[in-house]
Amino acid sequence: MSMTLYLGTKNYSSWSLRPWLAARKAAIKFDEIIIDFDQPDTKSRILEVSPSGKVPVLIHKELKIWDSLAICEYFAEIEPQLWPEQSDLRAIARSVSAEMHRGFMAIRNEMGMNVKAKHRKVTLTNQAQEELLRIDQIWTGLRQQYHAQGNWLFGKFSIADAMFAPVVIRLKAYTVKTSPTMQAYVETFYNDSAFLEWINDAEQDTLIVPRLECGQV
Ligand SMILES: N[C@@H](CCC(=O)N[C@@H](CS)C(=O)NCC(=O)O)C(=O)O
Repeated sequence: MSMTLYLGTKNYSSWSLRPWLAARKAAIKFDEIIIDFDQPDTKSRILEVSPSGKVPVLIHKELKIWDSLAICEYFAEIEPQLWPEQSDLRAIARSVSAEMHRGFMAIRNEMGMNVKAKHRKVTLTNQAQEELLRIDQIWTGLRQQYHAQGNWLFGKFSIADAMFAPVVIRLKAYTVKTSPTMQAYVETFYNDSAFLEWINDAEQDTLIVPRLECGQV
């Protein structure tokens, strides 16, 4: 029996993108089922598969995994190259992944992931601006150290990149100040065929969820 990844609406579901991209980049096969947000049956459909009432959820035989980072970790057990090979780099990659997973609340609220939004204007709070600076610090620091090994945070693609993928989409969607390193890292994603597969799927979404729309057109 193959693995099934349950996802939210691709245009908006930042948590779903992370494990989806990790699996695609590692060539792990899975079926995907999308549960669109804000439909009359959304809550019941998610609860049928997810104990937390949230997506993403991975179902593999009897096993259910209901958290994006836990699903990424499961994929890394199948394909260990999803984390850097060196143990100290793995520890740093896990640190920045966990930082992303638990934080950056202002960015999430004020710049919701929205693939179809382009150059929207947002007025960010100080907290969101500070969070963007912290992301710049993480990306720039890692890119400076590992640029010789490739264009991802640690040179080769890792789960750390998957965790930041929704931020990349936000930087395309909203007109905010970014550094040259941030812009170059955004372009790395927009030149990647796996990431573009998600972008193309999301562009086809016709569902508009007003509570998830941010910024001025
Ligand atoms: N910490 C969880 C967060 C999952 C989460 O918040 N998922 C949102 C969508 S991206 C959700 O399922 N929301 C239900 C809804 O909007 O109906 C994870 O890492 O997977």
